[in-house]
Amino acid sequence: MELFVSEGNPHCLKVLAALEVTGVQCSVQYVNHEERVVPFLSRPTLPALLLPTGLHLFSSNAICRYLFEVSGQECSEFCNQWLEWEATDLQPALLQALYMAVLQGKGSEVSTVLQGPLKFLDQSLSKGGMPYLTGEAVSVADVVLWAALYPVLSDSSQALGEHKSVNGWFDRVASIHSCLSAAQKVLQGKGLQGMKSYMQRQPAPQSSQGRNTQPCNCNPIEGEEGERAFSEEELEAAILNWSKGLSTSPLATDRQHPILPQEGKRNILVTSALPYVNNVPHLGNIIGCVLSADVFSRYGRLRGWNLLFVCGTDEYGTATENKAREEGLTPQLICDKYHAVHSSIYKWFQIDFDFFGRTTTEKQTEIAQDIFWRLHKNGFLVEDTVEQLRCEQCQRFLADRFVEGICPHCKYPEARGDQCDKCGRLINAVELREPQCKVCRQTPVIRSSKHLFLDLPKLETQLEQWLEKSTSTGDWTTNAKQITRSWLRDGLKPRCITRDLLWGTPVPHPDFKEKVFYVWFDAPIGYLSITANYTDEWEKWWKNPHQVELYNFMAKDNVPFHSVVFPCSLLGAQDNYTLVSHLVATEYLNYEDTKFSKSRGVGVFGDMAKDTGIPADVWRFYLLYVRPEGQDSAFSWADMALKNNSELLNNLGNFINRAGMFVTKFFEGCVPVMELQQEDKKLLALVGWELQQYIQLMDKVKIRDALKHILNISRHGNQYIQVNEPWKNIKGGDTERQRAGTVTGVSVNIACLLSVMLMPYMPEVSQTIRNQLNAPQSCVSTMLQGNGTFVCSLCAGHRIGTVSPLFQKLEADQIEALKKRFGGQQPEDEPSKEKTPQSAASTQPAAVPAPAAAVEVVTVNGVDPEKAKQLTQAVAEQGDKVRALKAQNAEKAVITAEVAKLLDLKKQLALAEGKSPEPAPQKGKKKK
Ligand code: B3M
Ligand code: ZN
Repeated sequence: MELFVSEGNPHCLKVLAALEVTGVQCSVQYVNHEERVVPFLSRPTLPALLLPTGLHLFSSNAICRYLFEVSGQECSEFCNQWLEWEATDLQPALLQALYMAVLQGKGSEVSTVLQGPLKFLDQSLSKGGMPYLTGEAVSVADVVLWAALYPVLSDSSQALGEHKSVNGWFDRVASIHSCLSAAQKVLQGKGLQGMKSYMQRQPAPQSSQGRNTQPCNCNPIEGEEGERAFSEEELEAAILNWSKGLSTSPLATDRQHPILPQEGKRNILVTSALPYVNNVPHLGNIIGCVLSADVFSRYGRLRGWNLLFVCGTDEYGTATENKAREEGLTPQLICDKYHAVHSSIYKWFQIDFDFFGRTTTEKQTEIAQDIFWRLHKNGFLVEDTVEQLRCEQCQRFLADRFVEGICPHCKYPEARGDQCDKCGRLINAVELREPQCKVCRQTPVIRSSKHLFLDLPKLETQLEQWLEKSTSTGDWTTNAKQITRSWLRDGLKPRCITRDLLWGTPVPHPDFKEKVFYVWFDAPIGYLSITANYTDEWEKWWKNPHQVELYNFMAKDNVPFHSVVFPCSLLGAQDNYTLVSHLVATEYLNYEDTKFSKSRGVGVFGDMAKDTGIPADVWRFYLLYVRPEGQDSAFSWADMALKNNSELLNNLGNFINRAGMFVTKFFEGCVPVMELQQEDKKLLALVGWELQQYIQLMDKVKIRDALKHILNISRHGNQYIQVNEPWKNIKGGDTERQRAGTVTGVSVNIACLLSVMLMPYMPEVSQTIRNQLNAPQSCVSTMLQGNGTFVCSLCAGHRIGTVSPLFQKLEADQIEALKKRFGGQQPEDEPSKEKTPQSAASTQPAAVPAPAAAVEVVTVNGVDPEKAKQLTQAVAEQGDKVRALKAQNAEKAVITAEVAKLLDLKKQLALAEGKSPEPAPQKGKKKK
């Protein structure tokens, strides 16, 4: 079990106290407030408990109750009532009290807010006449209520007022050492101030009166928070920053190649997974790797980090050999051709690599062979004999995908050497019945051949020590940590690193002269060799773990190779290599309701995007808006049009355009004098707050979440203009005209800030805005300072340029046509059979846990972990049965009956897990 908590979060205090009091064995992970631990929730929810079944509990009270139950202390009905009261009556009042005490400096009013609930608690305790809430012994109710009240009551004894029974009870629970130690951990000895950063992320509570709210960590991102309240100090700070202007901002310097690590700087090396050269990347590939890495790199440069971003095409392997055969070219020519295709696609998408190389170079051979010999010398390679299929006619060993035969499990006649598409089982090629070479249809023979294996078991301890450190100090995405853990849990086995192929890096060992390195041993070494082709001083990046932080971007099917296999190669090679510090993995992007598929012509591929007439920046925006961050997501034409028309056109573009037009029309193109009133100051503080959220999220590579804060700012801006009506005021007297000037000046400065925040996402639009505003180059340095500050960068008198609209509407008929053209409407009654990297991953449960179903969770009552465990097993068995029946083409009625049973079991399971029994929307099926 694993418990995820964050510092300063009062709900985490409850669960940590429960954990310490019960002594249940469970590891604790501290994550930041925004960490999306539960993959299918749209909001970050902490605390969360990962159960052995792989499911999560994420209501603090449910977690506490579970911990007590696991330790053998059943929760009585009475106890449940207290938990219910805590959630519905006490929490709303407490949240309000904390908000006032922590953020508004109104600690003295806390006792009034808590009056009602404390009185009720006091009366109950004195009536019951028992030391604890439910009797003579401490129960989960005591721990939960105590922990909930602790931050407020320990801070101010006044808050307790005359409630003597509460006082006695509170001290009694506090004398349990484990409770206080949990409080210490969460508040860090800072008392209420330890909760400040948590509280700042909470929506302002409305009123504690008569509200029956569940405790929740509502994230204010969607702008549902109502009005944020700022203290006088916060307003003062915002004005101070604003009036500092640009003079204090250091200038961002231009990039000079080669970029090398520098003493005293934050040296960041960014890689994105090397795309296979032999196919054209689709939108899912683009968002998973290069685009995400590009946004982060652009952001890092804005932050003034010393950053190098490298990538390149992954060119060796069977797939390339095969493509060469198909197109009648040599593998080298295929690589040259497609390398150019990739380069031009990324250029169009404005991926700003510092260097885009390839893996088929001399440096690759040099470095890969060096790593090989080191592993050999250090005793991390072992020899073994492997049985393989060889086609005598084609004179080659057949890679698994190039053999076909009868599935040994379900008798499907067209099973491939690695997997059967019918029953979905993984197959060992030599087990296929009546195997055939896919190229010439001859029957291959079984040949045994000697191969070299990387001795992962021997490196396991070292790996685990490194992982422990890297995953706890770095920003690894949750899926990356989970996938890695599941590989380790299953125990590591030696991995074959050689292949009987021609197109690969040659194995230099004399006993293996005919062989090349397996692509997954070779490809990650490409990161090093590509850097070496960029600069001779590449070792300053790659053999410099103390000075360099390495960010690896990828889709989740690549995780184990980057977190387990490649780090083992580097650890075993023992040459002080730089290992990954932050492993950033996306989930999958689907296309409409299905998967991208080259062979079925479904989906948008990189080279086609530009033919749609939709600008690259709009593509970037939408892909980043739906970035599969924490859960799978889907590209949808209708949604893209909607987001373009609502967010870009009506919200962002509209605001920037209006601000600029007011300056042009009402003030002859010069920024007017601004005299800030209370309302303007509030807006400055609010915009500053959004900027800080953006920076905090971006620092943690939460790219999609950060984007929402840009859109929040323009929403605030539009509202501000709407309320202040400069177009009316400009026609009034002096006071009104002055007011119009201030509102226009503030707005146009917000537009300038937006252009900077947009730079990582929409580089061209960002530049266009700055051109239109004639903004000074130095305005891009806003982000250099620690938290980012909103300064006045277009002062009174500044002359702006020519303003014009930034975005165009996407019309319904245009979208319909595009949708038809790219196959989004193709009927599809079976999930894709094609083995794209995305679908490949989902067939390997050991490597990649199945994507969590997007079920909405409504209640935790009735949670029954034991029953859930049994039901999980039953669902799995019934699922197997259904699949087997389908594979055998059993009668429809029989299948339907078994499917109905399966659905019913799933429903029961959902209930036992405390989820809504509504079935998850089916991936890969058309919604009607
Ligand atoms: N070419 C697989 C992929 O694109 C592979 C990545 C290599 S990263 C070193 O999914
Ligand atoms: Zn053959």
